[in-house]
Amino acid sequence: MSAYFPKIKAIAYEGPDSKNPLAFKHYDAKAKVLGKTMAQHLRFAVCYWHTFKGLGVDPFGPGTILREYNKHSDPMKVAEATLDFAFEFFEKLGVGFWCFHDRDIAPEAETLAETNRRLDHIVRLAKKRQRDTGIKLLWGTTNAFSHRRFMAGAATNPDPAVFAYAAAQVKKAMEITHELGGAGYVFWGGREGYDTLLNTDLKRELDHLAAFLHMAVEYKKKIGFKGQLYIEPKPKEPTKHQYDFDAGNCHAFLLKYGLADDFKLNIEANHATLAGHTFQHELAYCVANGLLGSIDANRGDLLLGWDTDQFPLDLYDTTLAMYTVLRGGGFTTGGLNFDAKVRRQSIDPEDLFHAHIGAMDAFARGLKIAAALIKDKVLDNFVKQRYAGWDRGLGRRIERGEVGFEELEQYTLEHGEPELKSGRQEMLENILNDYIR
Ligand code: XLS
Ligand code: CA
Ligand code: CA
Repeated sequence: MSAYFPKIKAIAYEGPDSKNPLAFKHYDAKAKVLGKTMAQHLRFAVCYWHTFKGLGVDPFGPGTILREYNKHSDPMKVAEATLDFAFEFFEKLGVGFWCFHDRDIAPEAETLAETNRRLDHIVRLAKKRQRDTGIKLLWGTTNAFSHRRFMAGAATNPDPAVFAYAAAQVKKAMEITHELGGAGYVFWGGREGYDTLLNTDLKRELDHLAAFLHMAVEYKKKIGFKGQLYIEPKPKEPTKHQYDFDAGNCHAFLLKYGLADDFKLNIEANHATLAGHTFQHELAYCVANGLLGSIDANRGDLLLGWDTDQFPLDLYDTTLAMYTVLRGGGFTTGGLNFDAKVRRQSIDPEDLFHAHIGAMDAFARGLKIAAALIKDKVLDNFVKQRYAGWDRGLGRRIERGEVGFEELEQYTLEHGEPELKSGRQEMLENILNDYIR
């Protein structure tokens, strides 16, 4: 079937010298890197919301992007046609995975019962599409933030009736994710936060969020859903202060409420930078604490302070992200989901291909460079050497808990001033530059 992009053939790998904009220069799905294929390492996913439902809306005007599948007057015909367009796109692009919110794939109806019937219909079609193409669901999620009932949050809403509505919605979204064999399920705290403490009981809201997540864990077990649950941190937008601020904050929340064994994190690059961190920092925090789950691959704009969700192209970012992921053991259930949108002036379906091809190539390059850094151990050896004092003598005794303040005072009185060593930051940055090519 070639209904929507008759002129675009399956995107092929043509190598770094190709000048064809509709070809991969670096992403060679079957090529092996450190014992696995690029496709196995990178686990690329296309997101449904920006790619098919995003039409270039901004605060100053409605969408600019006209898509053929939106021409139907019946919203369910639109949903069916969108699914056709989406699977044709996934196949031609050559990605293995997709991700969606419940409301992306089927529009909300007057009642929850009717909304769920609509979802069931589209899920039946999607399941067949998945079977025919071999494309899998990386994760599903719920949109419990767009409808006006969620204006004051979902699980953190002051009204228990809204909490109940959100629970009913997540219940259904978990069921359909399970039905579609999803490898994971994401909780992004859409409007779980606050705009002013003048009207907010912060402690109660956090307790409610935890209770909600405990119910989700319980229901997951009940239906036998084996996918990984993730929390996706974001510091602000839409609320002024989101509860799931960053990886460290989510970690503390999970530990406090006894949820740490059931959740990992879905780290989005643009959310990391909004929180004042680098993308690599958030990933490294996850690796250090056994929380690395999945990635929403995108980037922000350093000159704009909001969630611009642009396609990732920066080789330093992709290299350091893949370096951190590889050193953390690589993805298991997770992958690289392009939570990114084409700009408002990129109005052609073809622009969706250019955007994804560039981002996939940027991550393929990042993967290759990271693998070379790991193979040559250039950074590893330096770090190992820098901490070598902890592998012997005093350092080892401290790590083993064999000494206290009194022994350490004695040691310092005997040995005097420590000998300082350079951190060699500039040399290491130059080495990184030598590898990025
Ligand atoms: C919004 C989030 C959202 C989540 C899924 O900023 O990135 O798209 O990834 O609800
Ligand atoms: Ca995201
Ligand atoms: Ca985002």
